[in-house]
Amino acid sequence: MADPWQDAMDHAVALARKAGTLVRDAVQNDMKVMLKSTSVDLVTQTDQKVEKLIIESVTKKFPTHCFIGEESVAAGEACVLTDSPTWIIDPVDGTTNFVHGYPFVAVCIGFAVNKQLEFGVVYSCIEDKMYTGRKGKGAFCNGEALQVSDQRDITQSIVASEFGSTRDPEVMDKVFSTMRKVLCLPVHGLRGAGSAAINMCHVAAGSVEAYYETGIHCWDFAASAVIVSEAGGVLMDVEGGPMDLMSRRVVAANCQVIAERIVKEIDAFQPTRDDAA
Ligand code: LIP
Repeated sequence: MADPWQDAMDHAVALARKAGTLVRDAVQNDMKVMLKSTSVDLVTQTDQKVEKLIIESVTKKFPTHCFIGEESVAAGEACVLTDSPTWIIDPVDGTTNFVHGYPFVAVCIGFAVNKQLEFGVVYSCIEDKMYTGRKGKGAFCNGEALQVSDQRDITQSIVASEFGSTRDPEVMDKVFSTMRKVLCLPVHGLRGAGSAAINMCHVAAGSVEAYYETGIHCWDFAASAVIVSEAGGVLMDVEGGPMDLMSRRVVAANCQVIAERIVKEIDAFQPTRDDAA
């Protein structure tokens, strides 16, 4: 049977590439940086321009589809995932990297139907790496099939995480305490690309065994979640239940054993959910 969402996925890949060109060009130029939730939660005109470009183009082609976009939500739109075909967009994941010219910046497009993720496109535009995942059909980077690492021993692993964009001392205590515990397992190393999506693509590509973070948003990890699972990885909540796209928490790992081992070390907390009214 023909894939009902192939056309949408092809469109997402083409749009991510076009958006990536805009992002790459903007890195070379002066940019106006604005603030969102905190003084370290940055946004630029490029974030807004890229999201507009994607939404306008998708609306023309698929007029009935819905959107959850980072910048639209910041501008006051609701963040609600319904059963309708929904495009979940992070125009620039790794905005701080983008502002500083740190080369891990991704355009992310996830697509869900009946609240199930169908495909994900993550274009790491400075590196020119196009990561894609289609439910049931595998994950790829620039056309090459992705496969998670076969490591089963956490002490032989690299784990990725981020400090996030809050500087609330209580939250920072939990972030550091978790990192300390993970490091002292011990693991081979702790890494962070500065982009949730790229960290997760590194899990899919097998260069990192696991990634965890609390405080991200659905647009940061919807697209890459498909890529991880299609590369053979597992996704769960930081307390071990199933991944919840609206919960702002995720563990992505190459296998169940490593994911569960990370969960044991996490000092969990619950930020305000993305779908909180
Ligand atoms: C970023 C995430 C990163 C997280 C940052 C921020 P943005 O997304 O990818 O993992 O630590 O706080 O949320 O804001 O660049 O799209």
